[in-house]
Amino acid sequence: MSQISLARYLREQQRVLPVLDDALIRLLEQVAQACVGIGQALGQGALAGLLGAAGQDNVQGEAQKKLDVLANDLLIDAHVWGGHLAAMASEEMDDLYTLPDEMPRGDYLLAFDPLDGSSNIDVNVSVGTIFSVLRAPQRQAVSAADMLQTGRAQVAAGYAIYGPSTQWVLTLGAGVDVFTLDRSLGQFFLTERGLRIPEQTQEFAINMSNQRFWEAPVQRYVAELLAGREGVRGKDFNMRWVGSMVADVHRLLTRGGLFMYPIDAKTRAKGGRLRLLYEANPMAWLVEQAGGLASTGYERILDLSPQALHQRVAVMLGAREEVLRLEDMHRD
Ligand code: P6P
Repeated sequence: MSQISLARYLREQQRVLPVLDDALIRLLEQVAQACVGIGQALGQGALAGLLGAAGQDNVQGEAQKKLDVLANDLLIDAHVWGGHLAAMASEEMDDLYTLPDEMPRGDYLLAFDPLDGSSNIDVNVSVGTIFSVLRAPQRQAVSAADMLQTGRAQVAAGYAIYGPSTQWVLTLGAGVDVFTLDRSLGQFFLTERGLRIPEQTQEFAINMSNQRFWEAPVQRYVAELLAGREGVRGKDFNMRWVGSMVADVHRLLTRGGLFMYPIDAKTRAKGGRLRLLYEANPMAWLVEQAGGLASTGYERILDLSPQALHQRVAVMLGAREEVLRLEDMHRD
């Protein structure tokens, strides 16, 4: 059977998904193309003098890498002329990016983390781009407040993972599908339909070095995992921690698992480590579309009402039974 390109997939999906209008198709194709460009820049790495610090900090107070800035610029440049967007928000930009007046405005808002896990770039470990698409208000002026929509309002979400292969994972609210980049053509082709996360798992992902800072429910939950078959869980668990949310989430979407970045004594003042609009919400929707759950421990991430563009949140997502167990422990 001939390979299904992303372009063909989106037009075939348009026949069954009313949400997928021509503007959204153009938006998604532009995101995918920007990801191809980001992947190519990553692949050049040291040869193109692209590794290392950019010499400035982002709004998070994190030192930006040259590739953070390049990835952000590629995504901005891909959309500013297309006529499908009203505004963009990025981890790498303090404020909302509203389109220049001379540019045509569209019906969508795009929030993205252009290069997630960028601290891993200089050591050649997988990183990614995360994106979330929301509807823009039906008026000319757009403000940051228009971005502050619940995760359930997303119309599309996904990520690119720049690993041994470059893959692009997408949900439009009808399941999760996977595309793999044909580097010789610079095009994505459908390689897996309908990812499903098993309800049970024996694999978890958390940064154990923060253990002494966790809240009691997370301390207790992880202690049970570590006790293995001799403990109340009656089975041994495996642990993975890449340090790139995209890589850790892609693993659990592909083979199951649980990912946690809880609030802890170190991050409580900031509200957590991971950002709600362009990390937690898109990943939460993907995971729930694949049959998993996504929670702060106290409430479902997709139900949260965002209060600020760069708001942070606790994240526990993946295998349904494990997230339910964590929520029970947070209630006790
Ligand atoms: P730590 C990358 O900087 C990131 O935002 C996520 O991609 C990743 O899951 C997390 O931070 C890693 O955090 O504390 O392990 O470095």
